[in-house]
Amino acid sequence: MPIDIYSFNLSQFCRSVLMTAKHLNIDLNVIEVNPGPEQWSPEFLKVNPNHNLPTINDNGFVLVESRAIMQYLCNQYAPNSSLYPKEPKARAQVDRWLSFDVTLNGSIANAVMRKPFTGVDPLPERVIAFKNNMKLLDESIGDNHYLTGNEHLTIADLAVLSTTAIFLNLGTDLSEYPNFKRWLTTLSQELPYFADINLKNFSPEKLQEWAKSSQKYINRKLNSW
Ligand SMILES: N[C@@H](CCC(=O)N[C@@H](CS)C(=O)NCC(=O)O)C(=O)O
Repeated sequence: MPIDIYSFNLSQFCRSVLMTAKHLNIDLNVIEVNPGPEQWSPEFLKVNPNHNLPTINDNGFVLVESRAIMQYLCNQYAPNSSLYPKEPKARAQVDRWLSFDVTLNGSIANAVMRKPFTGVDPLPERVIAFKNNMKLLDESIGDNHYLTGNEHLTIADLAVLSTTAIFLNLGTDLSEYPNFKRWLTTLSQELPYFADINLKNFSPEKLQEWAKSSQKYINRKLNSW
Protein backbone atom coordinates (compact mmCIF):
# COMPACT_ATOMS: atom_id res chain seq x y z
CA MET A 1 0.00 0.00 0.00
CA PRO A 2 1.38 3.45 -0.84
CA ILE A 3 2.08 5.93 1.93
CA ASP A 4 -0.58 8.63 2.35
CA ILE A 5 0.81 12.15 2.45
CA TYR A 6 -1.35 15.12 3.38
CA SER A 7 0.27 17.89 1.45
CA PHE A 8 -0.11 21.38 0.05
CA ASN A 9 1.81 21.94 -3.15
CA LEU A 10 3.04 25.47 -2.40
CA SER A 11 4.48 24.47 0.98
CA GLN A 12 8.25 24.11 1.02
CA PHE A 13 7.96 21.56 3.85
CA CYS A 14 5.71 19.37 1.73
CA ARG A 15 7.83 19.75 -1.40
CA SER A 16 10.99 18.57 0.37
CA VAL A 17 9.23 15.33 1.31
CA LEU A 18 7.80 14.91 -2.19
CA MET A 19 11.30 15.28 -3.68
CA THR A 20 12.76 12.74 -1.22
CA ALA A 21 10.09 10.17 -2.10
CA LYS A 22 10.55 10.82 -5.81
CA HIS A 23 14.32 10.45 -5.55
CA LEU A 24 13.93 7.12 -3.72
CA ASN A 25 11.09 5.87 -5.96
CA ILE A 26 8.73 5.60 -3.01
CA ASP A 27 5.09 5.44 -3.94
CA LEU A 28 3.03 8.21 -2.30
CA ASN A 29 -0.70 8.75 -2.32
CA VAL A 30 -0.88 12.55 -2.28
CA ILE A 31 -3.92 13.99 -0.51
CA GLU A 32 -3.92 17.70 -1.27
CA VAL A 33 -5.08 19.74 1.74
CA ASN A 34 -5.67 23.43 1.12
CA PRO A 35 -4.62 25.65 4.01
CA GLY A 36 -7.52 27.19 5.85
CA PRO A 37 -10.72 25.27 6.64
CA GLU A 38 -9.50 21.96 5.14
CA GLN A 39 -6.70 21.85 7.69
CA TRP A 40 -9.28 21.94 10.48
CA SER A 41 -11.58 19.32 8.94
CA PRO A 42 -12.59 16.53 11.34
CA GLU A 43 -11.10 13.93 8.92
CA PHE A 44 -7.67 15.56 8.91
CA LEU A 45 -7.72 16.38 12.65
CA LYS A 46 -8.30 12.69 13.30
CA VAL A 47 -5.01 11.90 11.53
CA ASN A 48 -3.07 14.91 12.83
CA PRO A 49 -4.60 16.84 15.76
CA ASN A 50 -1.94 19.53 15.19
CA HIS A 51 -3.26 20.03 11.63
CA ASN A 52 0.07 20.95 10.07
CA LEU A 53 1.41 19.81 6.72
CA PRO A 54 3.07 17.62 5.65
CA THR A 55 1.71 14.62 7.53
CA ILE A 56 2.29 11.05 6.42
CA ASN A 57 0.37 7.91 7.28
CA ASP A 58 2.45 4.87 6.45
CA ASN A 59 -0.14 2.16 6.92
CA GLY A 60 -1.01 3.26 10.44
CA PHE A 61 2.28 4.96 11.32
CA VAL A 62 1.56 8.69 11.39
CA LEU A 63 4.45 11.15 11.31
CA VAL A 64 4.68 14.95 11.12
CA GLU A 65 7.62 17.35 10.65
CA SER A 66 9.13 17.40 7.16
CA ARG A 67 12.73 16.72 8.15
CA ALA A 68 11.75 13.81 10.40
CA ILE A 69 9.67 12.42 7.52
CA MET A 70 12.60 12.70 5.09
CA GLN A 71 14.84 10.89 7.58
CA TYR A 72 12.20 8.22 8.17
CA LEU A 73 11.73 7.54 4.45
CA CYS A 74 15.48 7.04 4.04
CA ASN A 75 15.87 4.93 7.19
CA GLN A 76 12.84 2.77 6.46
CA TYR A 77 12.98 2.37 2.68
CA ALA A 78 16.55 3.15 1.56
CA PRO A 79 18.90 2.52 4.52
CA ASN A 80 21.93 2.26 2.25
CA SER A 81 21.20 5.33 0.17
CA SER A 82 23.78 8.12 0.09
CA LEU A 83 20.82 10.51 0.33
CA TYR A 84 21.09 10.05 4.13
CA PRO A 85 24.49 8.46 4.82
CA LYS A 86 24.85 6.04 7.72
CA GLU A 87 28.44 6.89 8.66
CA PRO A 88 28.10 9.10 11.80
CA LYS A 89 30.25 12.04 10.69
CA ALA A 90 28.73 12.14 7.20
CA ARG A 91 25.25 11.93 8.74
CA ALA A 92 26.10 14.69 11.21
CA GLN A 93 26.96 17.01 8.31
CA VAL A 94 23.56 16.31 6.75
CA ASP A 95 21.84 16.89 10.11
CA ARG A 96 23.74 20.15 10.53
CA TRP A 97 22.23 21.48 7.28
CA LEU A 98 18.77 20.19 8.17
CA SER A 99 18.98 22.22 11.38
CA PHE A 100 20.27 25.25 9.50
CA ASP A 101 17.28 24.87 7.18
CA VAL A 102 14.96 25.54 10.15
CA THR A 103 16.74 28.85 10.79
CA LEU A 104 16.78 29.72 7.10
CA ASN A 105 13.04 29.07 6.78
CA GLY A 106 12.36 31.41 9.67
CA SER A 107 14.47 34.18 8.26
CA ILE A 108 12.95 33.85 4.77
CA ALA A 109 9.48 34.04 6.35
CA ASN A 110 10.49 37.13 8.32
CA ALA A 111 12.35 39.00 5.59
CA VAL A 112 11.02 37.80 2.22
CA MET A 113 7.50 36.47 2.79
CA ARG A 114 6.24 38.99 5.35
CA LYS A 115 5.32 41.61 2.75
CA PRO A 116 3.54 39.29 0.26
CA PHE A 117 1.71 37.51 3.08
CA THR A 118 0.75 40.41 5.32
CA GLY A 119 1.30 43.60 3.32
CA VAL A 120 3.63 44.77 6.10
CA ASP A 121 7.31 45.59 5.46
CA PRO A 122 9.84 43.33 7.18
CA LEU A 123 11.61 44.70 10.25
CA PRO A 124 15.14 45.94 9.36
CA GLU A 125 16.77 43.62 11.90
CA ARG A 126 15.01 40.62 10.31
CA VAL A 127 16.40 41.60 6.92
CA ILE A 128 19.90 41.77 8.41
CA ALA A 129 19.43 38.30 9.97
CA PHE A 130 18.24 36.94 6.61
CA LYS A 131 21.26 38.40 4.78
CA ASN A 132 23.61 36.98 7.41
CA ASN A 133 22.10 33.52 6.98
CA MET A 134 22.37 33.77 3.20
CA LYS A 135 26.01 34.90 3.48
CA LEU A 136 26.77 31.94 5.74
CA LEU A 137 25.08 29.59 3.26
CA ASP A 138 26.96 31.13 0.33
CA GLU A 139 30.36 30.92 2.05
CA SER A 140 29.76 27.37 3.25
CA ILE A 141 28.84 26.16 -0.23
CA GLY A 142 32.01 27.68 -1.72
CA ASP A 143 32.96 25.60 -4.76
CA ASN A 144 31.00 22.54 -3.65
CA HIS A 145 28.44 20.93 -5.91
CA TYR A 146 26.33 19.75 -2.97
CA LEU A 147 25.90 21.22 0.52
CA THR A 148 28.05 18.51 2.09
CA GLY A 149 30.77 18.43 -0.56
CA ASN A 150 31.21 17.12 -4.08
CA GLU A 151 30.28 13.48 -3.60
CA HIS A 152 26.58 13.04 -3.05
CA LEU A 153 23.24 14.75 -3.11
CA THR A 154 21.64 14.39 0.34
CA ILE A 155 18.31 15.22 1.96
CA ALA A 156 20.03 18.39 3.21
CA ASP A 157 20.18 19.59 -0.41
CA LEU A 158 16.55 18.65 -0.95
CA ALA A 159 15.42 20.51 2.19
CA VAL A 160 17.33 23.71 1.38
CA LEU A 161 16.36 23.49 -2.30
CA SER A 162 12.67 23.38 -1.43
CA THR A 163 13.14 26.24 1.05
CA THR A 164 14.92 28.44 -1.49
CA ALA A 165 12.93 27.56 -4.64
CA ILE A 166 10.81 30.60 -3.70
CA PHE A 167 13.69 32.79 -4.99
CA LEU A 168 13.32 31.22 -8.44
CA ASN A 169 9.57 31.67 -8.29
CA LEU A 170 9.81 35.32 -7.23
CA GLY A 171 12.81 36.12 -9.47
CA THR A 172 14.83 37.30 -6.45
CA ASP A 173 18.19 38.94 -7.21
CA LEU A 174 20.81 36.52 -5.86
CA SER A 175 23.92 38.31 -7.15
CA GLU A 176 25.14 38.91 -3.58
CA TYR A 177 25.34 35.14 -3.11
CA PRO A 178 27.15 33.75 -6.20
CA ASN A 179 28.02 30.30 -4.79
CA PHE A 180 24.50 29.77 -3.55
CA LYS A 181 23.10 31.01 -6.86
CA ARG A 182 25.27 28.53 -8.78
CA TRP A 183 24.24 25.66 -6.44
CA LEU A 184 20.52 26.49 -6.75
CA THR A 185 20.62 26.96 -10.51
CA THR A 186 22.66 23.82 -11.16
CA LEU A 187 20.68 21.45 -8.95
CA SER A 188 17.32 22.84 -10.00
CA GLN A 189 18.23 21.93 -13.57
CA GLU A 190 20.00 18.67 -12.75
CA LEU A 191 17.24 17.02 -10.71
CA PRO A 192 14.62 15.75 -13.14
CA TYR A 193 11.74 16.15 -10.65
CA PHE A 194 12.70 19.61 -9.34
CA ALA A 195 10.69 21.82 -11.71
CA ASP A 196 7.59 19.67 -11.53
CA ILE A 197 7.47 19.72 -7.75
CA ASN A 198 8.78 23.22 -7.00
CA LEU A 199 7.97 25.50 -9.89
CA LYS A 200 4.95 24.14 -11.74
CA ASN A 201 2.27 25.06 -9.21
CA PHE A 202 3.56 28.50 -8.26
CA SER A 203 2.03 31.80 -9.29
CA PRO A 204 1.86 35.14 -7.44
CA GLU A 205 -1.94 34.80 -7.51
CA LYS A 206 -1.78 31.40 -5.80
CA LEU A 207 0.53 32.89 -3.18
CA GLN A 208 -2.05 35.63 -2.53
CA GLU A 209 -4.82 33.05 -2.30
CA TRP A 210 -2.75 31.08 0.19
CA ALA A 211 -2.09 34.24 2.20
CA LYS A 212 -5.82 35.00 2.35
CA SER A 213 -6.94 31.50 3.23
CA SER A 214 -4.24 31.21 5.92
CA GLN A 215 -5.20 34.44 7.65
CA LYS A 216 -6.11 32.68 10.90
CA TYR A 217 -2.74 30.96 10.96
CA ILE A 218 -0.89 34.10 9.89
CA ASN A 219 -2.57 36.21 12.58
CA ARG A 220 -1.40 33.71 15.15
CA LYS A 221 2.18 34.01 13.89
CA LEU A 222 2.29 37.66 12.92
CA ASN A 223 3.81 38.87 16.15
CA SER A 224 6.83 36.66 15.65
CA TRP A 225 7.34 37.96 12.10
N1 LIG B 1 8.23 22.39 11.06
C1 LIG B 1 7.15 21.92 10.24
C2 LIG B 1 6.44 23.12 9.64
C3 LIG B 1 5.15 22.72 8.97
C4 LIG B 1 4.28 23.92 8.65
O1 LIG B 1 4.42 25.03 9.21
N2 LIG B 1 3.36 23.70 7.73
C5 LIG B 1 2.45 24.74 7.36
C6 LIG B 1 2.22 24.71 5.85
S1 LIG B 1 3.60 25.46 5.07
C7 LIG B 1 1.14 24.48 8.05
O2 LIG B 1 0.61 23.39 7.98
N3 LIG B 1 0.63 25.52 8.71
C8 LIG B 1 -0.66 25.53 9.28
C9 LIG B 1 -0.74 25.12 10.73
O3 LIG B 1 0.30 24.84 11.36
O4 LIG B 1 -1.87 25.03 11.20
C10 LIG B 1 7.69 20.98 9.15
O5 LIG B 1 8.87 21.10 8.82
O6 LIG B 1 6.94 20.13 8.67
